[in-house]
Amino acid sequence: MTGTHDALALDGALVRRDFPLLDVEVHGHPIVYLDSAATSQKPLVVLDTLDWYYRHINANVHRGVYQIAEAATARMELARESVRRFINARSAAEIVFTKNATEACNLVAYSWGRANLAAGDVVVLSQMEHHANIVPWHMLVAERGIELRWIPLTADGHLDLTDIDRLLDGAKLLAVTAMSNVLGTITPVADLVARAHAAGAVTLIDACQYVPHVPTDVRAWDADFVAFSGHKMCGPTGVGVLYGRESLLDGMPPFLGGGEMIRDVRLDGFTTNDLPWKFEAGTPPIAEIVGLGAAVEYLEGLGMEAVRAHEIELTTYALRTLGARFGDDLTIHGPPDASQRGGVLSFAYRDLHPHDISQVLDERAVCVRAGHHCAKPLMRVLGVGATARASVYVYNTPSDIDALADALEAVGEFFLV
Ligand code: C6P
Repeated sequence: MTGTHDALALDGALVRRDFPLLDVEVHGHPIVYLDSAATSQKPLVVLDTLDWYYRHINANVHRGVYQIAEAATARMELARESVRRFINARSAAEIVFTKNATEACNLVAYSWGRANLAAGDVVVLSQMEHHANIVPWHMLVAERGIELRWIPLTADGHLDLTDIDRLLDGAKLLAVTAMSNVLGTITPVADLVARAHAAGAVTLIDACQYVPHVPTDVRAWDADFVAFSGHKMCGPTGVGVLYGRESLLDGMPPFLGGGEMIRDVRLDGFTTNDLPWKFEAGTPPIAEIVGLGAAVEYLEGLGMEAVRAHEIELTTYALRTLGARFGDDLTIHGPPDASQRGGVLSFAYRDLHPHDISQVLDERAVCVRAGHHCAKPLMRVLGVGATARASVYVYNTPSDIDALADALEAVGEFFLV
């Protein structure tokens, strides 16, 4: 692994040496990976940890009393402690491992939602939410008759908070993103949580795009629930996290039933395990959790302040370069100031379809995502069916942005000549 980097001094060229996939060639060109908002690449230390886990301590957890089973359990719980430290939760009991952020949001809807929401109760969402933080609530509209209220957006892609206190009036839950996966917008989470709490509402923060990129302190936010995925932060697929305030998790009914989440089972019923295992039914994704622990330590080694500073630098460079080279032919959605957004650049290029753009970019090994990005309500607000989206992470460099711009010029020549 690359050594520890000073804050504000992340060297993308050096960092990329930690990521074997970035040596891959596509169509005869070195890969230019600009789709980290969909999933990040994995550093060698995470790949090695997965390999080491399966070669040396693979066993089921919390069950065996033999050495490797105890080692597997200890490593898994060590990873939980690493995640706790990474987001500054009070206790490892507040870190529930899920499959991904989607499952974490669903856990809140199924367990907290079904225990606390009845017909007419209000859940406040924003118009820039990912489907993971919309559909579970639509399901409760259908099942329970709850009411959804929507925080609108300003023209430059921020939350329009003009009416926020009216929207929150009488609400039971505020569920909002910390960073939009389409616009990159960073939302004022601490302020929103304070307003929600003042209105008596519980808060769920979808931090799936935020935690991988920005130093995160769930205590400073004072959020009740925070959801994120391991695979967007250098970790393996198959593991996500729900942070939950202990007092709330304690009072919630279990989500899934089965092994691991029980203390006792009789013919006439069951009692639940302690936190956090009460919400972790069945054999967990042990290797993936251990791998996520390694990913967290890798990011800590880089320094999250440096990770964020690097993102701001690259995003600033991208906004400037693309603006200068394409002018009005290219529309980049979201806030124009890199300090108020993540490194997610959704764009429209003339009237070309995003899928056509991404296909031609692929011929030059430039990987971007095209589509609705699981945010169809936001697409409707923007008045588009889809966008092309480039997104950066720790291993990207200005030359990746230049490669994107060069490839976009080729797109222009291909379709418009
Ligand atoms: N967004 C993207 O390309 P899962 O799929 O459960 O790991 O993450 C869901 C999710 C929830 N919230 C936000 C803000 C997200 O960006 C995502 C995942 C990916 O934008 C896949 S659609």
